[in-house]
Amino acid sequence: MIDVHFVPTPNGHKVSMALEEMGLEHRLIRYDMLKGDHLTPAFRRINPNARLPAIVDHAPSDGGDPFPVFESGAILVYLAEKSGKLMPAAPRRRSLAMQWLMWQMAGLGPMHGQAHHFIRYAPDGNPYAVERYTNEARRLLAVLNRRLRDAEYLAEEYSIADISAWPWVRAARVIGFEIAEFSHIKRWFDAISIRPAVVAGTSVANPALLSSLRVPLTAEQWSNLFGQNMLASAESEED
Ligand SMILES: N[C@@H](CCC(=O)N[C@@H](CS)C(=O)NCC(=O)O)C(=O)O
Repeated sequence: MIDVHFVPTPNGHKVSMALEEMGLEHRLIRYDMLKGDHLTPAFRRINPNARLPAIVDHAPSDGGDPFPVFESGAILVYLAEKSGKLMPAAPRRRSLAMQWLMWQMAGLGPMHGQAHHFIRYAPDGNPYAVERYTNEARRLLAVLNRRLRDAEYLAEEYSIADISAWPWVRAARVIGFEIAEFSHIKRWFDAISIRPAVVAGTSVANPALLSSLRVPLTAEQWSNLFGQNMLASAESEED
């Protein structure tokens, strides 16, 4: 059994999609980040970075103690190795999968994440930040579109690299992007969308995530996500 410490966001859906695709037994443990559920000493023992998702594998392949894994990219690699699925076997394709996974983890995710932050969560009046991250988000979509012009899937066969990118592409609509504008992404996106594991893995939805409305936060919620409560938790000596 694998516990998934979960929120229905792009990073959370990467893990739920992969687990469905791999057929690994799991249960979702829902967190409410607005309430600060993730800012506890107990969760820091699972994920020292106190972000979601994280998993705990209660039946690791070495037969040892339950094993926690954090960072969605590391979780995808761990699950691919555990299941023997969704990581290409051929060395070149395996390297391609790792390259595009790293690209997603270091580029597409963080840059789109900042665009979401400044467009949807930050107070008005950050035109430089909005322009900077919208441009970078668009550039990364153009990079993805060119790759998918040349290959059916990122590593030529469906892999954890595609799973890492798909939920972020889905969320791009709420920061003003029209996926139909990127014809090769559209072909890839539609093909992945109808996979039964993707439908199942994204069945826990977050309506706010997919609406284009700005997200109003109370002072307490903002503090849990971006302010003093978040910092106090990271700096706490308590374990
Ligand atoms: N690089 C991390 C990012 C995780 C992340 O930032 N998760 C968000 C939700 S998608 C989160 O936990 N936010 C809560 C917070 O920032 O305090 C990963 O891919 O797992």
